[in-house]
Amino acid sequence: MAFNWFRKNKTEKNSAQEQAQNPEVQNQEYSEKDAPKPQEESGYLSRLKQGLSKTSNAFSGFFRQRQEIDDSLLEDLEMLLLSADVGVEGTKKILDELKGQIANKEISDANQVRSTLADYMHSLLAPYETKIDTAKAKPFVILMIGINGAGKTTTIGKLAAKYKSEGKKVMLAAADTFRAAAVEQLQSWGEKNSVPVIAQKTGADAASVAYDALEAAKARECDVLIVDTAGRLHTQNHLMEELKKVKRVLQKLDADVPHQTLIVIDAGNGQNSLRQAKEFHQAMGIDGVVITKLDGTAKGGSLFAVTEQLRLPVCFIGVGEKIEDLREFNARDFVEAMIYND
Ligand SMILES: Nc1nc2c(ncn2[C@@H]2O[C@H](COP(=O)(O)OP(=O)(O)O)[C@@H](O)[C@H]2O)c(=O)[nH]1
Ligand SMILES: [Mg+2]
Repeated sequence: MAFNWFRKNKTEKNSAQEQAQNPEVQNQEYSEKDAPKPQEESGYLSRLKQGLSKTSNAFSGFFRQRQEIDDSLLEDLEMLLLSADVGVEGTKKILDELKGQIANKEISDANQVRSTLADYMHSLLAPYETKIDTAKAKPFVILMIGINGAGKTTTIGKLAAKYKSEGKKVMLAAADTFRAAAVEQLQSWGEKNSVPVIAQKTGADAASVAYDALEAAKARECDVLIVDTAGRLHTQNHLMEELKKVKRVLQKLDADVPHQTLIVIDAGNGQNSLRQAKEFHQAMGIDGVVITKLDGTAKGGSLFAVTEQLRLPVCFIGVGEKIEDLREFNARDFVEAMIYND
């Protein structure tokens, strides 16, 4: 039984957390001349905690008032999990596990319920923790898909900064040729990161932009090519056909491309976006998820619903609009930020 992991780890992490509260670290503003620091550890953890503070405050308040395991504890915890967007399935699994451990007398006070809860939630998310290895191919091609406003272009900007900071040669493809200003938005991320953006004008054929970009990325020996796509066309059908065409046309140049098809999901969008994600998955074969806006109105539990329903690897999470607000998904950090605010 490993339920003490979270409490033990919290003590170990205290100095990192104190460091995170250091205003010098937190107030780092990005300017074009400064090298972006997308992977800055302590700042990221504090932003993650801040983003999930609504949820962690609710859990902390709940466990502060409870010492004993009584009849109402699990009922109230059920409400708490549901209101944290964990979803019906996830909540049921968690409660069944806790009930089992209480019945077996493995846990006997509310504090142990909390750490068991944290450990079990971690065990639900950990299988989805996935890292992308861009060294597998050159150029490693990432196709970004998802509905309008989910955060595709912003995520691409953040990823470009991350890969560039790792010394990789990055190129971006502006294959969202549908929405006015989408090309400019990507170009502006390209400028910020000093990475080239292959683009044509709004209304151009998305597949042809992607094809040009892959040719250019090969010619210039880029390590990573990230292809932006449109989120909404006149009909959903039209969108799926356009995306399939992008993939087909890229594969004329290289049958293994894309190496990673990432769907970007806004954590605040709930069931509707999960339905759409399934449609994308059917059409495109998704092999990774990016969940954005965990700093917004979303409550952290939405990650349980996303993984439960899609059963796809979670590669990155977004906790803000800035370049440093994207991170590889780490189930432990995530659950800790969700359950503990103290
Ligand atoms: N708060 C917050 N806003 C985000 C995040 N990711 C993206 N956004 C914002 O969401 C909006 C839509 O993002 P965009 O990248 O244009 O979405 P796209 O249509 O999928 O390309 C923009 O205003 C972004 O700044 C995030 O993790 N947190
Ligand atoms: Mg976009």
